[in-house]
Amino acid sequence: MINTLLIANRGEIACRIMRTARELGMTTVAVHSDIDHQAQHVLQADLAIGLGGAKPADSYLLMDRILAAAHASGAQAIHPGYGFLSENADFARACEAHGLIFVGPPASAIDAMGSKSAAKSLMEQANVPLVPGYHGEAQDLQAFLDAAAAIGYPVLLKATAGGGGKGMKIVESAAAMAEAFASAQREAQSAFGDARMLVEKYLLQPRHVEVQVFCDQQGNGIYLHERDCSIQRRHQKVVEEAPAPGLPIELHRAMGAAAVKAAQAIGYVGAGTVEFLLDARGEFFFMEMNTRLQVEHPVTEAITGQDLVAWQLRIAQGEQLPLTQQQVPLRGHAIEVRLYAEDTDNDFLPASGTLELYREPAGGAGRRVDSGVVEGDVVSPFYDPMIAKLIAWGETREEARLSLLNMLRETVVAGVQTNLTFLSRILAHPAFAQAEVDTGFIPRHAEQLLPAAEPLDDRFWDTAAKAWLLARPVRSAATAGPWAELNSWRAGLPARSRVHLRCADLDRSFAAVDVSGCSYDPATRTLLLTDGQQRCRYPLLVGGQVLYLQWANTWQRIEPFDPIAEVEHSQQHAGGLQAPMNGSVVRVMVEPGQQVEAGAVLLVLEAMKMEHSIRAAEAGRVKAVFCSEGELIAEGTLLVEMEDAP
Ligand code: MV4
Repeated sequence: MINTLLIANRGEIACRIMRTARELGMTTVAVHSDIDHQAQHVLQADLAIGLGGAKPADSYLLMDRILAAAHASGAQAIHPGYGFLSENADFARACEAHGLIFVGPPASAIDAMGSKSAAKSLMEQANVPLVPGYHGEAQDLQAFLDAAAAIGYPVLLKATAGGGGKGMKIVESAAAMAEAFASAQREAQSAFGDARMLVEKYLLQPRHVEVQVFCDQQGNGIYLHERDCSIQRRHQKVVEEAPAPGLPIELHRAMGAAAVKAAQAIGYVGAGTVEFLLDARGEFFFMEMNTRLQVEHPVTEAITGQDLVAWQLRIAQGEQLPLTQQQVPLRGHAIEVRLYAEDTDNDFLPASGTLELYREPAGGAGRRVDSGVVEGDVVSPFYDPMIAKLIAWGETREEARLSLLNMLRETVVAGVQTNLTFLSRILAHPAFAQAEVDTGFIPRHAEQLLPAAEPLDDRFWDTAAKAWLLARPVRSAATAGPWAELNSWRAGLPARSRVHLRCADLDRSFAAVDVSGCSYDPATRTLLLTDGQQRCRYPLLVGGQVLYLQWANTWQRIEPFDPIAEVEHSQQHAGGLQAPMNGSVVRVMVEPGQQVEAGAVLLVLEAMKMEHSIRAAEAGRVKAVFCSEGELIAEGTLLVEMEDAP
C-alpha cells in the first residue's frame, strides 16, 4: 500500500504526478537540486529533500541519495516520471532491493527494450511487424552489403545502442555503403560506446504513431489508442495528438493489438508506449518501446477520460487494470504542444533566464496546462528546456486545433525566449489543419514556420514610443523625480521630452512623441492607437521597469536606456565576449596574447545538455580571459576580451 510517494523528478511532470497522488490521499515527497529549492514541485510537495548540485549527475541522477530520501521520508514507492532514472533498470532493481515500489515496469522489461536489436528480435518472435532489415550478430561490411542488396536501396543504418534518431545514416547505393558503414560505426562508438549497427529499408517521411499500452501484474494488457507524434524537430517532439488522424479503424485496431502483443512478449507491467513507423501505404512497423510514462500522455487522458498516473499507482500496488479493452472510451480529439525555452531564430538554441512575464491561458472545458513554473522563476540551462505543455480537447480535431490556437494566443512569456510563435504557426498552418502530418512536416513548411525575423520597422518604434509614454512603469517614490526621467533634460536648455528606448538589442531615441487619440487600458492590458481613420489595438503588459508589446505575434521587450551612461559602458567592453546564456565552461581554447582568426573557437560552454562554441567575431589578439574550465557562469558574464582592432 502506498501512503507516501517520492517523485524522483522535477518540473511539470513532478507537479502532475503530485496532483494525482494527492487526489489518491498520498503524502508527496519532492527531491530537488540546490538551485530548484524554490521550484514549484518543491513548494507543492508535502515534504522536500535536497539532493545536491545543479547538474543532474549531482542531484536527480544520484540513486543512493534518492533512495536515502525515500527511507528518510517513509516513502513506500518512487515514481521516476520520464527522463532521468525512469528507464534505468539498475535504479528499478535498487528500489526493489530497498523494499521500495518502483512505479514502472520490471527491470527485466527495461533491459529488454534497452537495445534496438534485442528489442527487434523479441518483436520478431512475437510476430510484431518490423521494417525489412538486418539486426544480426555479424557486423562485417559484407553482411551489411548483402542485407542491403536483399532489402533494396535506399537503406538506413542505425546504431544498435542508439535512440532518438542519433546514429542514423541513409545509404543510397552499394557504392556508398563502405564509407557510410565505417563512419556510422565510429559515430556509434563515440556516442554510445558501442559500434554495433543494424540496417533497415529506408521509409520516406513516415508517420510516428505510438500506442499507449497498459499491463497489470496479473498478465492483462490493453491499449488506450494511439498518438500521432510526427511533428518533431531533430527528434524532439513538438506537437502530439490523439487519436492519430485519418487512421482506418482496422489499422487502429491492428496497431493496438500489435502493441499489446509487443508488451506482453516482454512481460510488461505498467504504462508503456510502443512506437511504430507508419508508411504512406498504411503499413506499420515496430520502431521501439518506451518503458515509461510519456510526456504526451495527456492527449490520451483527454480522449479516454482516464488518469494514467492513477492507473500506474493502482497497478503498482497490485490492482488489476481498471478497464477491459472493450470498456476503453474514445471520445473526441486532443492536441498537445510543448512550450520550450529556445531561440527559434537562432537554430533553436536552448534559452535560459528569468520568466519576467509568464501568463498561462485561462482554464476552461477541454483546456489543460501542465507546467512546472510560475512568473519570476528562472529557467535553468541544466535541465530540459520544456516549460509547459498546452493541451486542448474537442469533439472534433478542428475544434481541438482552434481551441489550442486560442490558448496559445492567450499565453504570455517574456524574459526567456520560447517557441511560442513557432507553435502558433504550426497549428495555424493549412497543412496541419488538413492533417497532412508526417515526419517531414517541419522541413517541408520551414519557410512559413520559420520566416526570417521581421526587422523592427518605424511603425513598430513609433508604437513603442507611444506605448512608453502612455503606459511606462511608474517609478517608486524613492527613485521618482526629474533625475530619474531618462529624457535627456538638461538645465537651461529648451525643455524637450526625449524618449530613449531599447528593444531586441536595438536603441532608438525620440524627440516629441504625439500620443493624441491614443490610450492604454491597464484593465484589459491593451494599447489603443488611432491613426487617422484607423484604430489598432495591441496587447501591452507592464513588467517591472519594462514594457512588453505584442507585435507580429511576438512579445517584444521594451526598456529605457540612458544615452549618456551608454557611452561610458561601451568604452569598457569594446571587443568583450559575454556569455550568451547561463552554463558551465567546458573548455578554454585560448590564452592572453594569442592571435586568433575570425570564427576561431575561443571557449566551449555547456548548457541544456548541449555544448556551444563561443567564437571570435573577427581576427584579433586575445587581451584577457576571465573564466576557467569547470566554472559556472551566468548569462552576460564577460568571458574573453580581445585587443581593440588596430
Ligand atoms: C526510420 C525512418 C525511416 N525509415 N527508420 C528517427 C528516430 C528513431 N526513433 C527512428 N527514426 C526513424 N527511423 C526507417 N527504416 C525515419 C525515422 C525518422 C523519424 C521517425 C519518427 C519520428 C520522427 C522522425 C524524424 C526523422 C526520421
